[in-house]
Amino acid sequence: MLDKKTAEKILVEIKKANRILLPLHISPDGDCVGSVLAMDLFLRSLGKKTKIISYSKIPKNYLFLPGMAEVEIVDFAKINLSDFDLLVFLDIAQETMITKKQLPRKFPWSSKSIIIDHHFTNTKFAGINLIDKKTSSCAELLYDLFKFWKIEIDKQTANLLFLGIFSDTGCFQYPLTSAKTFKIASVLMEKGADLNQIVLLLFRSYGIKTLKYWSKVLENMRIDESGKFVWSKVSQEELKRLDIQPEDIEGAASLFCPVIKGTEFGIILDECGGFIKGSLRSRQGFDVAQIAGKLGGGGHNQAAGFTLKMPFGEAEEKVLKVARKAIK
Ligand SMILES: [Mn+2]
Repeated sequence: MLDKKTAEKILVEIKKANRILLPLHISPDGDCVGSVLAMDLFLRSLGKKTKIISYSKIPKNYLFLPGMAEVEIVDFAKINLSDFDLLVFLDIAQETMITKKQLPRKFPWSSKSIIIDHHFTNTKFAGINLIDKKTSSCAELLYDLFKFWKIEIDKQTANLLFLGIFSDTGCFQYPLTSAKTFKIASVLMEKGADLNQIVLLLFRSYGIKTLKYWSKVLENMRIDESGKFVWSKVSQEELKRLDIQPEDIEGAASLFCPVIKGTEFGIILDECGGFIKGSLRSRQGFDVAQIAGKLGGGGHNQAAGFTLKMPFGEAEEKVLKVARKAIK
């Protein structure tokens, strides 16, 4: 259920503000991109000056989406926040999702920032926090919000919200997909969301290098001695040998972690850009966010992640130890 009081407060703050900053989260996904662009369209329709920033390079599949070309690639920690009178965080659970630097605690988070999110692990770091952990996606929550605000949803917005829902439910596979999710998806299609375009964008637009990366993931994959999870790792050196760039590393966790009979979840570790990136996917509801949480990350029951900065071998040991403890 939508928290109506908070929903009202958010609209009041938006109406008061003029210059609004919208950061995408690190490694932006369909839900983050769809939600931020949909909110951006709404804000601009009110005559607000908006700026969208991204820590990561934008995955090329998303580049053609309206508004994406103007996104500035910059670390949130480097932004002069006094240039803005409101920050809106969509699909962002904690500060570590927008920068890898420690943020000063002095920023007036209290009155000038809003979180609209559905992550289980949300730390509510903003002044106003609208969090619905039972919602499939940030886009679904945003739909509820637009409906509550009586905003007419146009074709472009419908497409962006559909992208967010379709992406974060893994095509309506994950447990938070509800009858309501399907109803909203249906309304969005009636309003012009383009299923074909979104299927192409999300599932049929990989580069060959990504498939080479997947082949390495599969080659290195093993079932843990506990029998309860699978895991794989790809080292910097292996990536280098195959000439795989950071932007080629995608998709493997959702595709390969939750598919082995008899297991509860899967883990993939990528050594990339001086960090170890861990991705977790659960097969039938085992809470992988608690594992990610113990490793400094977060996410959802079904899909979670973390980043470690330590030698690869050490990271591997640490992760396996935490994972084995979690299934005992
Ligand atoms: Mn999301």
